[in-house]
Amino acid sequence: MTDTLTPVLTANWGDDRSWTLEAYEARGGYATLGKAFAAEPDAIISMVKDSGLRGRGGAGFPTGMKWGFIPQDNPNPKYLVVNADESEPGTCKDIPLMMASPHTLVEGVILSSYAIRAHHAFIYVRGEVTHVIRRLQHAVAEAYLAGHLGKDIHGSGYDLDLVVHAGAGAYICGEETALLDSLEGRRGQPRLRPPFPAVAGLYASPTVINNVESIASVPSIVANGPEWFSSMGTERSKGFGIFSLSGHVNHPGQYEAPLGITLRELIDLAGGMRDGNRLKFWTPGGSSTGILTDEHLDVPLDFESVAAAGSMLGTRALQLFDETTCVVRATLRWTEFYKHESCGKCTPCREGTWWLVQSLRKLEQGEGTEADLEVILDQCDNILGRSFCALADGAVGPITSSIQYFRDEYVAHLTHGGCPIDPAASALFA
Ligand code: L3W
Repeated sequence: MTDTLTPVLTANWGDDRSWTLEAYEARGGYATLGKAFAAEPDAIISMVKDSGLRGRGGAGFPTGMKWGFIPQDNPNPKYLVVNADESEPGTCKDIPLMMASPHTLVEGVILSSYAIRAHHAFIYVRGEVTHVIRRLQHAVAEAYLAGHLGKDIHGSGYDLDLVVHAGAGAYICGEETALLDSLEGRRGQPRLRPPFPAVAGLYASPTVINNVESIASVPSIVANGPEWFSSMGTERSKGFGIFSLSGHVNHPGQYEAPLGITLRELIDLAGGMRDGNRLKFWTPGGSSTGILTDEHLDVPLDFESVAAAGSMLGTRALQLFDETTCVVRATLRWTEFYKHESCGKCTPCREGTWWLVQSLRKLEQGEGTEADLEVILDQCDNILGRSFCALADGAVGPITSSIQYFRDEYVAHLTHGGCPIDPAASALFA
């Protein structure tokens, strides 16, 4: 089974002091810089386009196409911003990557910045993870000392400065335009798009914003060629990705595999379900993508197949819940998260997530009637597609999907006067 894994980004994670420049260079790290600087920037954009790499932060937008949107005739500076604000519930791939191999990201930043002709790049890191911030700062300092960053990098005539910027712990700052507001020193709230950041982003200048894993994939594409990358994965979802398995599996962790692998294969790789229990429900890409069930164990985990199953591949944050879990309770917990993290800028999200929590809490405690399920679905309907950014759409996902697949369990809460699986659970939310 292990031959289904494709360790590229994770290949060096087990190395002794893998995060140091010495260990990274011992494996050929930064060797792509000479190759890139010998080529025109547009050649790097073409390589990334040809590879088929799609954004690894959730939406799956083609990375090379995004880079191609940068208007080179705009006299303003161009910026590269790495979205390292990993906070989507269940998502735990970027933080381990930055801890184990920060230089993969730094090398990716240099190649990507060169491609879009940026001379300033930023890594915007989630504020709570001070250990990651320190590790990145150390890696950036090492890269400057080695001449991989700064003025006239290795005599190429190309200059690049890279700044590690810590956020202040808000989920909304993972939304790309809220991130830009925060980076500019304001309270992080989403901006109306268009204009997209590629046209008017940081300081109203052309800006590429990509997820950590997207940028970290670039060195391997430059080193091995776009055909190598596109030979993996499926027809429209090329390459490999890090799948984070958490919850009720025997060996939770990060599994790097080609897009299109199934959850059934990943559970086997992760040693099976805890205590031999049955899988009840799971998220393909964090809670924002809603839930799927054991009917979906053989859905190929690529952008198209997961969408056809009614969900989203998202961040490949596979949270697995076995039969001992109350789906209503889990949904309430996620909804509380979204209510807490709503930035409050738009009414459907600010008010809507508050109402969703009130309605779900009542149901979880076994109060109300079955008609209240229709009220919640109506609330969801009034939120979906009507908010400023994807946060509120994400809040709706777990609710509509859990009612779709587990309506009986919601009704059982009403007939039992609380949770039929774990009566003590209701008391936690009283
Ligand atoms: C130029 C155009 N650029 C689109 C760019 C756009 C962005 C990218 C994708 O949400 C999803 C969300 C979460 N000209 C463009 C253009 N772009 N059209 O393409 O844009 P979009 O709007 O499809 O998605 P998004 O706003 O980036 C991301 C879901 O991912 N998610 C992830 C959440 C993760 C976190 C976290 O851990 N911090 O929040 C999970 O499912 O719900 O649907 O760059 O500018 N015409």
